[in-house]
Formats: sequence, C-alpha cells, structure tokens
Amino acid sequence: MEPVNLSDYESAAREKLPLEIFDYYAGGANDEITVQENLSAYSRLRLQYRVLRDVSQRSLATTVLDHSLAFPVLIAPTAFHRLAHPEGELATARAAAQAGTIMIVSMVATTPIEEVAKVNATIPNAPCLWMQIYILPDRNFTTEMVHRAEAAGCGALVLTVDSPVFGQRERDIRHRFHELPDGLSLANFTTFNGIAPARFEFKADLTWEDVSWLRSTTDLPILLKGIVHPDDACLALTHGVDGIIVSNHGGRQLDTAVATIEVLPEIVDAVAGRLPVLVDGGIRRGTDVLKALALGAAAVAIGRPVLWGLTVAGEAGVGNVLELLRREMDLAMALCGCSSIVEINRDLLRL
Ligand code: FNR
Ligand code: LAC
Repeated sequence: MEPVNLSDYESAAREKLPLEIFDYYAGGANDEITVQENLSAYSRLRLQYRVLRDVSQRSLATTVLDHSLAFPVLIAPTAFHRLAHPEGELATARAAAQAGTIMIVSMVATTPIEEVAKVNATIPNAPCLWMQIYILPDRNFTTEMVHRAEAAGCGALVLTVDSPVFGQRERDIRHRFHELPDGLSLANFTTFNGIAPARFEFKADLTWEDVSWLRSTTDLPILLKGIVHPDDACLALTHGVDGIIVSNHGGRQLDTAVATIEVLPEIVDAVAGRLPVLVDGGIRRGTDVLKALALGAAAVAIGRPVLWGLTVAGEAGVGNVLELLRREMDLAMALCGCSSIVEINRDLLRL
C-alpha cells in the first residue's frame, strides 16, 4: 500500500532493510527512553486553535540565517545513506533541493561532500547545503574538512557537540554491527589533496575552546547541534556562534535525556532572539512542526524519516516524505487559523 504518512514509511523500510541496518537507523542509547520521549512529548502537547481567520492563501516559506526555505523543515545530518539506497546522499540531496529545503550533510556520509554539492548545484534555485562536522582529535583534518565544505559551496557549518564519546547502542552491540559493509566507506575520510585520512574518532576533551578555535578557522556561519540546556545556549552566544540546534541526537547518545521539544522554550527565552534556534528529534507530523514553531523554533529538522523514504524509494521516497510533511503542516496551519509562518506563536499551545 502507498504510504500515507511518515510512520508508514518506517513500516515499509522495516520490511525492506536487513535487520541490523534498520536497527542501526532506528535505535538509540540504552533503553531508548529518550528515543520514545522525543516522540511522546509532541503527542502530549495540545493545540488551542483559532477560527474565522481566512486561511485561503497560505505560505510556508521562511528564511533561516538568510537562506530561503520553501517550508521550515531541514534534513538533519545522518550517517551512511548508502546503507539505505545505492544512490545514498546523492538521492537525498536531489530530493531536498527539489523540495526547496536544506540538507545538512553528515561528515560521516558515504559520499564525499564535493559530489553531494555537485548534484545540489544541478537543481535550479536549490538552497545551499549545510555541512555537519565533528571536531576530531586531529585538528588538521578538521580544518581540511572545513575548507572542503567552503570550497564545495556549503552555506553553514553544523558542529555537533553532544558526542565527546559514543553512546551505547545496544541493538548494534547485539548485532555486532560496527563496520560498514564492503564497498561502502566514510567517503570524506579518504585521502584528499594529498592530506592523509584521519581515523574517525570523537574528541573526548572537546570544550568551548574548540568552538572558539573553529570560529577562527572560517567565516561560514556556525550552528551548534546538541544543545539542551539554556546555560549552554547562553555560552554559545558568547562564543560567536550563529545558531543553535536543540537536539539530543535522536536519543542515540545519553539515554533519559530530556525531550527536545520540552526544553525548546527555555532555550528560546535564553537567547531572546539573538540567534535562530532550530530543533530536531521526534518530528513525524505536520502538527509537530507547528508545535515546534509555536514554541519559538525558526525551523525543524528530521532524521530517521528521511532514511525511511530513502530506503523505500530513493530520491522519490525522500521527496514524498518531505511532501507529506509539508502538506500536513499546511493543513495544520489552516486549521489553526495561520496563513503564514510569522502567525504561529505560543498562543496556539495549551501549556
Ligand atoms: C544521526 N544523527 C547524527 N547527527 C550528527 O550530527 N551527525 C551524524 O552523523 C548523525 N548520524 C545519525 C545517524 C542516524 C542513523 C540517526 C538516526 C541520527 C542525529 C540526527 O542528526 C538527528 O539529531 C536525529 O536523527 C533527530 O531525530 P529524529 O528525527 O531521527 O527523531
Ligand atoms: C550516529 C553517529 C554517526 O548517530 O552520529 O550514528
């Protein structure tokens, strides 16, 4: 049956993927309480909609850091797209560009950033890509990665800060799923311009000093991804950061971490409009997007649903996942009495 919502895509992907790959994508840390909580926190929120507001003409368009988006849903960085589909990140990039939104390309992609950028550039009026990075213990390699992202035309860097060490993914431990199958590689970690590849390892001594260092290496906007505490949001402000993504890595790092939508309001209040705040984790419905925007998010990002779409039908599958969410959001706006993104505010939520 044709999938009619994002959850149908998950079911279809579960049928199609080898179990260890499905579990790598779907799973999280330890008991996966945060994986669940990211979802259930949205279902606990209730919308108190408005009526009689002429919603015949609606626009979902918005801008984030001066980048225009057709609707406020970005693609969160996720690793290893070629585990889902042979075209991998290239299919995802085409779908994002066609939909008029930004793909945040993972540093641990199975396609080099240059090739993803080349595909993005073939689509008229495509928003630019953003590049997600981890700061590795090897700063030279990290600097090279930043320069490659700049040269490839990426519009921002997304520094993931929730991973000084790797979370305990028990599904992967059970399946002994620790290596990519033959033929796939961490494509950004091959020799480039004579620079030898670094080993992919997290930097356990990562601090705000690394953020300042990264700031000094580039003029690109930098967003910090993985913030859940308002005090860290305030520190981000004093370290020259340009945006925040409230995220707990989809519940894959610290289990029993707070649901992102629950802490979004306090982070929005802490930064008080000085930075755009985005949020990811558990967004599966148009009403979830509306709730996140109502609580002050400039935009949201989705991770796993993109992998399900990619698994089921490559570029078309990712495109349909985005389109289903866009249509649901458009419907939710109409039923809430909102004709444009700026009309979505906290009054819509019964807290
Ligand atoms: C991720 N995520 C992630 N984040 C990141 O900064 N770099 C990465 O390489 C990855 N890789 C990755 C792989 C897989 C399989 C998943 C599911 C997630 C986290 C991702 O960007 C995002 O924070 C969450 O996926 C958002 O939650 P949902 O939408 O999956 O619920
Ligand atoms: C993950 C890493 C790669 O969540 O970010 O699997």
